[in-house]
Amino acid sequence: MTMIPPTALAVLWRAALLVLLLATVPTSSWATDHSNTMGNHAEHSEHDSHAAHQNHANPAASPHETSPIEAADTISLELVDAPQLEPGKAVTVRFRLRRQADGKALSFKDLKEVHTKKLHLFVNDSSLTDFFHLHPQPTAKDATLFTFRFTPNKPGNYQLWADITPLAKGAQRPAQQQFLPASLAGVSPAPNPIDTTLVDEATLGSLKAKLSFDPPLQSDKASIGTVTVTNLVGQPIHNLEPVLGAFAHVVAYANNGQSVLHSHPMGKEPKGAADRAGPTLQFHLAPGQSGFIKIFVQIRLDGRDLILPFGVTVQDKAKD
Ligand SMILES: [Cu+2]
Repeated sequence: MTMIPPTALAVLWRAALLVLLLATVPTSSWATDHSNTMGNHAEHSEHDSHAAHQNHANPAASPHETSPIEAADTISLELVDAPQLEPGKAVTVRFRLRRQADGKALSFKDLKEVHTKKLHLFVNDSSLTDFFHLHPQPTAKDATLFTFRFTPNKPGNYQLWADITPLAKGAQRPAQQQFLPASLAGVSPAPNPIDTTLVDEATLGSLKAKLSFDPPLQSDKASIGTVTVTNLVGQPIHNLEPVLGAFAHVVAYANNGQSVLHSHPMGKEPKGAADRAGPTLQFHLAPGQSGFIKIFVQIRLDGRDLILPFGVTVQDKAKD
């Protein structure tokens, strides 16, 4: 049997990976296919539940990676009470999750628990500087009517993204995560332009966090983001606590806020409340197009949830 020299093997492997990546890149903002998100899984054997590690949505393009959401499973977020928003004024919002195929309104019974919750909700203002990660609950009287309360800090409209995994009851296909967009109007709907300030170091109270990517972010290219958490004088923080079943939640917005991605650190997830992590947290990111990405990294320290905001730019992929 003729031995293939190692260099030829490496070239072959890269060619195979590139073909795979190109074959799966939807025209969305995230070049991801959970089966090979950013490199292959051989390197991340403990990532057996990787599917729960990274998900995204782009209503414009077919939202999902492995296979598009079956029409029968497509859910939409239907606002029931959507008060006008005013900065500093708390509002209660109510909505339903409706399956388009048969009009059924879903309840928690129809949703899979992912990262300790059945329903995650991301709320952001149009400038992408005000961000909330919330968990709406069903109302007492109606299990299909969900409610949450929040106080917008900025003027203008707000965007909602519900992050759910409907149980594919009886269906011969796995439950698939879906991101459902909706928007709430501000009293002064004047859009705040997206704040595209590049930020790779965030300071919050006595905490400082640096974000870097290797390789540097480029469209259609897999990259690993590293967040390093220290105190203000640079001493590493080793006691990051579990938050919602992970050591961090990474929510990234691209394509002028039209696409959202929800990712979690690579490596072992917390097994118990006493588990700790830090100072570094690594996550995958594979932007499908160049441009500005806003990233919010949620961590927990001393029982407090902290949201670290970063702004990064994705270069155009190198012209071959
Ligand atoms: Cu959540």
